[in-house]
Amino acid sequence: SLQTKKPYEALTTETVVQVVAPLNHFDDVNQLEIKEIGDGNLNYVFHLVEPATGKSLIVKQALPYAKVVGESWPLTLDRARIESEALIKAGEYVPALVPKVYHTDRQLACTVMEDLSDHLILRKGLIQGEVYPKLAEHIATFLAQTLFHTSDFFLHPFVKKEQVKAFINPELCKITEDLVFTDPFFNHDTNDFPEELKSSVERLWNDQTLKRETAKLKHAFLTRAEALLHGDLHTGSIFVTTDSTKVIDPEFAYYGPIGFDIGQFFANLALSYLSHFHHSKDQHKRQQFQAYLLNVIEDTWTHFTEQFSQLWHSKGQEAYMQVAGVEEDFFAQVLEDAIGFAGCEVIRRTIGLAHVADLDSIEDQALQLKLKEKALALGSTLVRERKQLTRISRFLETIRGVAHA
Ligand code: SR1
Repeated sequence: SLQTKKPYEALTTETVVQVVAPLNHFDDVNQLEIKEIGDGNLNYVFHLVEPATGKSLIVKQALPYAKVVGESWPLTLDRARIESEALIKAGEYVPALVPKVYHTDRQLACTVMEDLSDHLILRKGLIQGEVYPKLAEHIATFLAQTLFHTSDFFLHPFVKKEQVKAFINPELCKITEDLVFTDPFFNHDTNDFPEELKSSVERLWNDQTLKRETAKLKHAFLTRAEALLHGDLHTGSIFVTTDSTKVIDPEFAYYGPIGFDIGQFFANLALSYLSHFHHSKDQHKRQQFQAYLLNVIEDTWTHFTEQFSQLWHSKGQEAYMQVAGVEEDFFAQVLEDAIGFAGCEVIRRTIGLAHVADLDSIEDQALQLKLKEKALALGSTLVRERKQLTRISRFLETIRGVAHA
């Protein structure tokens, strides 16, 4: 793709035109309506529309710091390269499930991509109680295709190790190591929770079994380079319509344990489940929607294992893949990991630095607190008991059990 020789500068609604002008996507770049619409934690997102033609584009630019905290938290611009390369890589296997990348500018740390503003962020849709009939199948396909094709089950070992190198992402991984696996389990100043939760949080900090198990999950995240992960697959990283699903924002991509993406997705659905004790306005609707959320988890797992297994038997390259029991052991490990990672994600979204709107938008403070207590109980149970939750149905029972206790 084209490369400018200019040094890095933060783009503005005025200067972003210089990035798209050479692409000849628009009829007249002087007639664009441009807005900065980024509501994430880290980047600028510019939306460019040409009213006369209806053509549009997104330009996403990494800032040299984390927007959520400010300039005091410097952050590598290389994440823009990682994000763009991860989107392109996913596009090789699931083109319908990721935005199309038109151009990457390494100096400006920005990516020009397909505008998806006819889609809604899944988290917002779920808060509104919207049902997405194809979500589970689409996310399962995304997971199975991207994870299988970037793993040792498919790639030549030399190619795989080149890929590991290309996706070394230490600074973004460090954010996850700290914010997901460490800080919420200790009295750390990045944590964020109301005083009323203090005694539950202190109980969690003093739970040595929980910490011992979390240490194993963190170690897996640090060391197990199994496949190229999205790395941040929460419901804010997924755009949806009734028929379409697009996975966005893979700037946390790196080679890690296969269960991680699955676990983050499941955790955010579990948090949505809890939040519907508030967001659903009557009991029948609530029960229906909560049942839908559990179906999404179950169907995602079922479709994921079916598709991965089909790839395993049709395209597998590893010598041991046809040995009896190897496939079953693999899926058992992925489920155990996914449930453990889900537990960490539920805990950190409740008391860590980056919360979720599902729970934080609940105006009834007493209910919000009660649901956060349940989230902490759920997260801890998932981490501690993941080895016993050997079937997806047992994971769902655990969510139901803790939520309705
Ligand atoms: C400082 S970044 C906080 C969180 O936002 C991202 O989306 C990741 O989930 C990260 O942990």
